[in-house]
Amino acid sequence: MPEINYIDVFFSVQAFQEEELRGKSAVIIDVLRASSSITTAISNGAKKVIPVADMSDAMKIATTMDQKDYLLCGEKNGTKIEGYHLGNSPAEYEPEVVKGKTLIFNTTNGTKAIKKASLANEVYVGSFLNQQAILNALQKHDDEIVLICSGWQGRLAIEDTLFAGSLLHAVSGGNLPDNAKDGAKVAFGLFEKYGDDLAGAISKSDHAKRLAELVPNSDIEFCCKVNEFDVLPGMRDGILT
Ligand code: 3SL
Repeated sequence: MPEINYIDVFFSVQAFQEEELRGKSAVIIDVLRASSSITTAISNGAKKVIPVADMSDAMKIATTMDQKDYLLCGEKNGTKIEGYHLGNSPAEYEPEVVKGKTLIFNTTNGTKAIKKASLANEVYVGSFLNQQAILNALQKHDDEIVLICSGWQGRLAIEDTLFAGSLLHAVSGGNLPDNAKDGAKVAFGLFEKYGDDLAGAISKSDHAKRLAELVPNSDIEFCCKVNEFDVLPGMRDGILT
């Protein structure tokens, strides 16, 4: 496990440059909802997930594949993209839908964060759903770790920050030392304030309010479940398995 002063937290996709991740490992967090959906999909048997930054990249990849092998997945501003097979609700990623399929995944913030982290030593996709699997993976690291909260279009998202705080709380045994990085202190402090009622805090978040008109409330409730899946989505050559 890296020393706590080797764990930093970035609060949006725009908060870092690709080069900053060289020599470090990264956990990409988009609790509502990309990292929760990707975690669900891989746990339910998807063969691989290819994160893309935009619709044209998604189409380029799709045209190289047999139609029966892939699903176009994702959202723009919370809504399923026209012509795509699936949106960005974890509930859509059921075993009978995703088993054996390659998912070409395109979301507003989450998949952009994953792609932007490609220079990191290891890239994991984390959410409350696979918290323990992420903690187990971090234990094997001695390189610097960056917890990358995808946020929303450059802004901090409370749900992502809470998950980063939850990891820091577990790693530090609930006692963050003074030499922790500023980002770690902020995330840890937020978790100390709201960690006893994650679902309550997240349901009042800006992004939950944005999603309220667009998706069922069960999406938010599901994304707040802790350790629902024992799966560790990790990236190799731009592909998550
Ligand atoms: O921004 C993203 O990547 C999405 O997860 C946002 S949404 O929850 O699907 O609106």
